[in-house]
Amino acid sequence: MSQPTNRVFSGVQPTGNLHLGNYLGAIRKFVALQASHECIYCVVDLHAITQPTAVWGGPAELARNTREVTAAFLASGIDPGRHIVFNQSQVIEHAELAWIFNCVARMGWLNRMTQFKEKAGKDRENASVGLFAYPTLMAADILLYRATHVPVGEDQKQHLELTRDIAQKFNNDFAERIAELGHGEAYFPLTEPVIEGPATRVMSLRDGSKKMSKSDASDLSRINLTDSADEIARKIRKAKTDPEPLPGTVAGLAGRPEAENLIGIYAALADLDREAVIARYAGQPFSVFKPALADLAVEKLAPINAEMRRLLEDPAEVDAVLADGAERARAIARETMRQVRQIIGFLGA
Ligand code: AQP
Repeated sequence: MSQPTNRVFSGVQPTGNLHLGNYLGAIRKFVALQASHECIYCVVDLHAITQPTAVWGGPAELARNTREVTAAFLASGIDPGRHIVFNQSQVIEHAELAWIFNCVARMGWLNRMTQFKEKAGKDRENASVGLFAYPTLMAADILLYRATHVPVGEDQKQHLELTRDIAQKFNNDFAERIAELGHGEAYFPLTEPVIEGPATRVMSLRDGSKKMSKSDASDLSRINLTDSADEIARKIRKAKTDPEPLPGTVAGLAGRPEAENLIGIYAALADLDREAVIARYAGQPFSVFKPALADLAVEKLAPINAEMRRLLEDPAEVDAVLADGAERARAIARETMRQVRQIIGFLGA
């Protein structure tokens, strides 16, 4: 099997409250990349259980949220016929490669991961081992398919750098064997992150210094993909802002995180750059800009919302997509693991 040159992999956790940040930072890019790449999109349920059960909600919630993320993929325009959509736990090779990467990655590398520090908080001793090892599983997700590109939000940049470090160390540690088996100089690619556009880090609507997040206690902090038009409009109306009108230049957004966030959201939804949005609303008060943003958000999100609802009424359709995607993902994953086992020297490979 030769190394693919344009394969995309990315995933979203089924931890509930899928929001505008997930959509603009990730899912919308997944859709766009389908035209130019061979894409594999995954609902990463093995990642979801790294958090305490109270966070991911237990068995019934996990199943519901897995279907909800899948429905969001499909409703946003991901084509499961031309590309692969599946949930991670159906392809056991993710866990197998993660174990191997646990033995490649160094403790010092993982100790530097800021997501673990943020999520474990002050109670590190009580965090799961899985939460600490989360980035090695993420590296396995990507490299199992030898993906060349990974569209993600800004918050995942550090994990992608770690993925490259793991790939590089594996390639170096087994260089001779990799060449001997005919794989050339490197078995795993150094995957490129795709982090671009005006909404790589969508911030909370209540606090422009905090990322919009599924786990924020305030529902007003985020726009959920399941929110009705009225809820979207209400949340934008209540979004925190400052008393000044909008500036005349992008540079004028400096020191105004809430204004900067809303302009970035508008730009991403309208497919414009921030300069074009500022040019349109220069000098206008938020009482003019917010209703325009609400109309735009409703226009873009309402069709996705309606299609998600339709899909969730018939879980059989969503489950069939996941089963078919898992079968196709498994075919690639099995071959990678057969080669990885050979490279390492496990007997029977
Ligand atoms: N605020 C965001 N802006 C832009 N992109 C974002 N992403 C997440 N939040 C933002 C991107 O969405 C993709 C899927 O994320 P995930 O499901 O892996 O979960 P997460 O990053 O844990 O999501 P949250 O909302 O941040 O959950 P919390 O904070 O509650 O754990 C990723 O590509 C991510 O970059």
